[in-house]
Amino acid sequence: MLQGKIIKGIAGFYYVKSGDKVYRCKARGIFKERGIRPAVGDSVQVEVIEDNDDSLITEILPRRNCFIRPFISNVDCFVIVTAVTKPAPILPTIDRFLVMAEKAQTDIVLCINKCDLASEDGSRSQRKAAETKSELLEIYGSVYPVLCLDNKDEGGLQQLTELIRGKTAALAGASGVGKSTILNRLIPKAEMETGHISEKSQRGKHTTRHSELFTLDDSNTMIFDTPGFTSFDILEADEEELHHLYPDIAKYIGHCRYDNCRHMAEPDCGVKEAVDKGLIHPKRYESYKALMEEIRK
Ligand SMILES: Nc1nc2c(ncn2[C@@H]2O[C@H](COP(=O)(O)OP(=O)(O)OP(=O)(O)O)[C@@H](O)[C@H]2O)c(=O)[nH]1
Ligand SMILES: [Mg+2]
Ligand SMILES: [Zn+2]
Repeated sequence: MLQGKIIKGIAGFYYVKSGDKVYRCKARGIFKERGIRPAVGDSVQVEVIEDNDDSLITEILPRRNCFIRPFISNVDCFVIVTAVTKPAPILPTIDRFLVMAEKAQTDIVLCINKCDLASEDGSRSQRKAAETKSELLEIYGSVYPVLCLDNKDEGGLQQLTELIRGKTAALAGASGVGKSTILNRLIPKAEMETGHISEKSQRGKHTTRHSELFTLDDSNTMIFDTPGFTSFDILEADEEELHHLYPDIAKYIGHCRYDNCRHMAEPDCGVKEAVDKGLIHPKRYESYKALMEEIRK
């Protein structure tokens, strides 16, 4: 018997890392019967079967958290990656992911990637990308740690390493934003395949198909690379909870006339006042309202 961590799952096999060794495992039949699926990131007990290539996962240790898309567990910190262009960021999508991470109480870092494509006095598309970058900084800079990165810059990568040190971090973001490229720079021996951006749609091509967990040199920092997200888990937040999952909005809870104010159509709402005063970014309030309406449906 030994204990390890699932670093990858492909075609019914789980790859469990224990010390310096990786064991290819099957899951005990009882999991399937109980409707439990081992997730990448799970800490597990393994029964090593010597005369056979495949060992057996006999137990999944309690999870700190578990997500459906990407299907990973025990995440301490989400590193949400977005590009300034190619593909252009979709704010409601980023916010939805942020809400999911807030709900799970993980740390959050936002990476604005491909900053080499932005320039204030460059071509039209470079100027557009520069605008996108400053908008992202304006919206999120006072809410979350935000890093500007590109595939040549060392400083941003160093900052990222410091922010995730000692944690299990997960790179997440739309396809093509550069997650695997960041991972390869942090852990060159990972050699994750990276893809191209479709010229026509300006979108990624879902190059990464499986989540995989890697270890940084210092051995107590781990990083998941995950497939680009297209769809989401059902939002599990309820009406009362949602404002707590927007840290910038949560600051104004208690400034409203009604104790149970949801900051939608209510009069004398401290949140709406803060939006009017420019203390909450209107894009964040818009996304809050959109998610509230989704919950109410
Ligand atoms: N200009 C520029 N291109 C980049 C940068 N980072 C990544 N790319 C390019 O963007 C494309 C997609 O990069 P990937 O690392 O495969 O993106 P991904 O987020 O892992 O995508 P999926 O695996 O599909 O989710 C590749 O062609 C990279 O070379 C960057 O900082 N600047
Ligand atoms: Mg990838
Ligand atoms: Zn209110």
